[in-house]
Amino acid sequence: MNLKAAYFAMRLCLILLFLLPFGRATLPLVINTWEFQHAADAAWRALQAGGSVMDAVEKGCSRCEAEQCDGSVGFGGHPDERGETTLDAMIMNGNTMEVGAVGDLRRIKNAISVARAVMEHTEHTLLVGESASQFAENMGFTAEDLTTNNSISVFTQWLKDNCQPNNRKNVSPDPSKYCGPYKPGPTLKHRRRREIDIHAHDTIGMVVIGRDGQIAAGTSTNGANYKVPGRVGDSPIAGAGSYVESAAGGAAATGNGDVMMRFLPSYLAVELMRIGTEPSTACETAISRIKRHNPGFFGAIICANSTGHYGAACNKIPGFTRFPFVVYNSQTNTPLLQSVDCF
Ligand code: SD4
Repeated sequence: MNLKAAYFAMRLCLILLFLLPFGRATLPLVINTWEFQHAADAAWRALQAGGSVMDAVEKGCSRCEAEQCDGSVGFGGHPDERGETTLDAMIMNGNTMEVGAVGDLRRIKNAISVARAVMEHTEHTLLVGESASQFAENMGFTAEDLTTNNSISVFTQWLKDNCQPNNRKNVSPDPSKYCGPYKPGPTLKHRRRREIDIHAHDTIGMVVIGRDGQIAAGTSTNGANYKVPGRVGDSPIAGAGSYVESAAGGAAATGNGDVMMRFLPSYLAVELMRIGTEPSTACETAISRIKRHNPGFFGAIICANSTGHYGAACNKIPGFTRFPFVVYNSQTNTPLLQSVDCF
């Protein structure tokens, strides 16, 4: 081999070495949305300690709930119109296709564990609102105030701003009381539509695949700022927030749930992987489907197939051009932060 050929061979090796951890299929695998590395670490440790993939998803998402990841997961974030933080979460078992979920959960911090309790201790799939909280209390979860100084100050500022922006449309409050009560009617000029703060809108969605190929997925979030009380987003809806079947793969979504849940992006991505579509392409197709009708929506999705290949995709909008996610497998050997260009 001459010098030039040796040089190129060396460069090729270096490039391959660099690329090795990315997209390489190996099991087990933990993958989750956003920069939540501690969550991936907690999930990985659960697996290493002999826990199931369900344990890993629960531990990973619980970690984010306790750390209030980005203010978007767990207590003290995104107050609703009454100033209350409410939580949505789900967990899904890709072997049995069982799902447990909670929506509009109040006063209980560990939403993903309540979701698992719904799955394991009821015949139901989704419990919501006060009744979900009562169920949780009966199952031994501690009821506590989810309000923090931060959520109080966000809410107080919003009241000072005449409750703008908000999530109402085609309503006319008494002009002297912009905060309502709202009645159906023409939208007043002063109304500002809720703009999603893409820097504080980061649900955890996680997919875990065990060494034996079993897959589980889960989500946890405190939803949307200033939501209308009773609002439940995409995160606790199977097929929207996440979806999994061990024979095909798993996916989890994040972003504007009010729009995304109409398209069941996680279900679509898993179905595409079932017929052999590469995870990145499955993710892109799920995003494209939403984009076709809502070009400016804020959202992203992670996908992994049953062999441990993975990918992600996001919709490119001003201020959101790359989507970070975390991967932990034996190749990365650490909760490695990766990202994908939005399109
Ligand atoms: C929701 N999808 O409730 C959640 C919020 C989110 O990144 O994912 N933010 O709409």
